[in-house]
Amino acid sequence: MKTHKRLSYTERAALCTNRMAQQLFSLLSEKETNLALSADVTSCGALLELADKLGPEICILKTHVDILTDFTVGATQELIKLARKHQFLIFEDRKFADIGNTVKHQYQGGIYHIADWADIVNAHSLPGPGVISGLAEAGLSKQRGLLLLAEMSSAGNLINSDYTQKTLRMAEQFPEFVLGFIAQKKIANDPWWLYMTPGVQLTEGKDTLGQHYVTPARAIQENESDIIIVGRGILQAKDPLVETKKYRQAGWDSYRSAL
Ligand code: S5P
Repeated sequence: MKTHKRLSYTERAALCTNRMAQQLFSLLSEKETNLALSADVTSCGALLELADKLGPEICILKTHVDILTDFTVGATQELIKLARKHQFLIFEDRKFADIGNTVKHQYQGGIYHIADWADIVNAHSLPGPGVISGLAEAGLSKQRGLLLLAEMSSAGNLINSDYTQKTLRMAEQFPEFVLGFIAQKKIANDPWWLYMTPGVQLTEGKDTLGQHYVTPARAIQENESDIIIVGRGILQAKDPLVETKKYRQAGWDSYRSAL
């Protein structure tokens, strides 16, 4: 039986020093949604349509900019406008995983100029703290935030508990920039870290390529994560808006009943 009381998002916001974590915890609580949409579509039109239609229901829209076949900088400007209109943050799921100097270029330059439009990005801790330093050089002055991948949802991944704990130690060295983790469960007792969990659907299961799904209740209530990330559970539904509302409700109910 759990003896500790779960703190609310509002209480957690007050305990954060990281500005992005503060902003996001406040957003969760004010908008009453802990649902992140994984907008894994391949055209800018489809991305912007989803952002406009589902934007009111979500706290975060997660992109994979490199799967868009018709990327333009203009589309990212439109996305920013929709993020302001509907009050959600943009998270580019780039999973940086190289030496600091390289990731800095990948983050701020190239075709995508990710640092110009993504509030949040993520990185693997595998290369060591240099990956964070490199990203921080491009992101901190723009008041961006970073999530580290502390665990993955895919079967057979090589992350073990030692790697997860070392990832936490690495995050602790960059409190201004790292706001939390991509993980399947809470990994530390400090209340200021924010957790986002992918691999979520309304029923537990898997896909044909190793993805493993847990329910919103398992992610939020049992595993003490903060935000559920949902892609195909919504995108492949007959009516994505109806389905989004179901995930929003399930995520929020799980949070409320854990308090
Ligand atoms: O461990 C992970 C980390 C991430 S960020 N497992 C994941 O599935 N993801 C991402 O979450 C993945 O890249 C995809 O964009 C999304 C899950 O999509 P779904 O369609 O399986 O819900």
